[in-house]
Amino acid sequence: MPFRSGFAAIVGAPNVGKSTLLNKMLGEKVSITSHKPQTTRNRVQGVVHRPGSQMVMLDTPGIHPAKGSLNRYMVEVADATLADVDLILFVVDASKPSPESEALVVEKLKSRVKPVVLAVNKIDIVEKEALLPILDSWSKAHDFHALVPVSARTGLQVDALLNRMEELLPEGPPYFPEDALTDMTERFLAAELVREKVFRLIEQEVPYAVAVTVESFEEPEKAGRPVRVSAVIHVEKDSQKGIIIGKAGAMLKKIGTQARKDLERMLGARVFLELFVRVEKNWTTDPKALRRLGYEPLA
Ligand SMILES: Nc1nc2c(ncn2[C@@H]2O[C@H](COP(=O)(O)OP(=O)(O)O)[C@@H](O)[C@H]2O)c(=O)[nH]1
Ligand SMILES: [Mg+2]
Repeated sequence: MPFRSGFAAIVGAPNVGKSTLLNKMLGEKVSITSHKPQTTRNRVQGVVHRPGSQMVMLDTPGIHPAKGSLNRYMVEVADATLADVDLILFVVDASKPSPESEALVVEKLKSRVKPVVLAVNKIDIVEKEALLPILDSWSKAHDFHALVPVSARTGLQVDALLNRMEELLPEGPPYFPEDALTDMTERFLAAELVREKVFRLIEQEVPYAVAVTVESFEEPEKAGRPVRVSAVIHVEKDSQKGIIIGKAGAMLKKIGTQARKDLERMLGARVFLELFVRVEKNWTTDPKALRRLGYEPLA
């Protein structure tokens, strides 16, 4: 059997489980997730190593009819990713269709001559009888190379999905060393984990006005000492700053504690995490501010 390698884009509507699926495929968390749509903003890369193949998976922000600079940026990221991959993994939610966004994705697929595998996700929460008609109707929506029902949460059928994807990769040598997991820096992951906690702990719209930057990330000079991370949570308005900080600082503390625990698990070291909140008026609509906060326009 020849070795196969290539790039695969994970695309789909917001909130269908793309990032959860990537983490499951990798066996490690590299992409943040939450029950809110539009959690992922950048392209996140993870490398799946198998005995006969190496697949570089690119997680993308959800494709949806976008309004506003940040949202348009996110859809652009997804679009650009589709352009330079060998294989597309389209993820849909079996428990809840998103017709408008899904039609948009199918439209984009039609203009690309690339194999597309459809993962029908969240089968852990749908009745078996309901699944067949869903698969049947998807099989008519596009000429998919394979349709695989999966659960990113439980891992059910994720291996079967990888098998189907692997078959569609071109022959080629591995691109990355065996121990490469992601191209995300520890610094970026630290900022993302803080942002994830904001998405998970704060209701309604505030998380969409939040960007997180890491101002310093210091490895300890002596073993056993903590890694020192200092991060800023940027919001658009004073009222949002109040919500992030919470009563007597309770919310900020909770965000910090949860992010620190995840970060410690990820780095395998103790972490001292310091958080600040700063108001950056209208950053989600100002191209310069977007760039400053880590959302670089694509070349
Ligand atoms: N029940 C169930 N929930 C899932 C599954 N996969 C993802 N989720 C949940 O769906 C929500 C969105 O997941 P996320 O990975 O952030 O979606 P993304 O926006 O497509 O990247 C989160 O609350 C996940 O825990 C699954 O297989 N089953
Ligand atoms: Mg995501």
